[in-house]
Amino acid sequence: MLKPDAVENGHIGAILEKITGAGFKIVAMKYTQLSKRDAEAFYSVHNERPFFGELVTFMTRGPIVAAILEKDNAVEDFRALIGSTNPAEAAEGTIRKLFAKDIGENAVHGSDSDENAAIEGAFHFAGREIY
Ligand code: FUP
Repeated sequence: MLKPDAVENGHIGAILEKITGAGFKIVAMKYTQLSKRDAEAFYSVHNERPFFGELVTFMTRGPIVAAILEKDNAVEDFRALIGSTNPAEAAEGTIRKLFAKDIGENAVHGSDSDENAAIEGAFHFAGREIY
């Protein structure tokens, strides 16, 4: 996902350029906005954490871009491309270093395993929307 901060700040094009330039193929994509229920479900693993309320408020405050990306070693390579969760700790040239403000508003989400990528892909897309 390109998160609401990335969309608000006009970074959709630049971030997609970095993603496709790094060799990822976009197999599904949509511009949409998460409801409170959507965001709570998507981030349910964090529902006991102190930042959960803020995370849901942030993720629902404006539109996002959801996408499914394909590449060999995609999960690991995408996490390297986006950088650490906290942009202050992200490597130079990573998407979060370039485009994110702080750990709460960190511009992009990437799945942390192939298993979660399949779950998260199915959360956003019907089979007929995946090419
Ligand atoms: P990541 O896998 O890099 O997206 O990070 P996590 O799954 O650990 O966290 C998901 C989201 O929760 C982050 F993108 C932002 C939010 N978060 C905070 O706001 N504060 C924290 O201390 C940790 C995560």
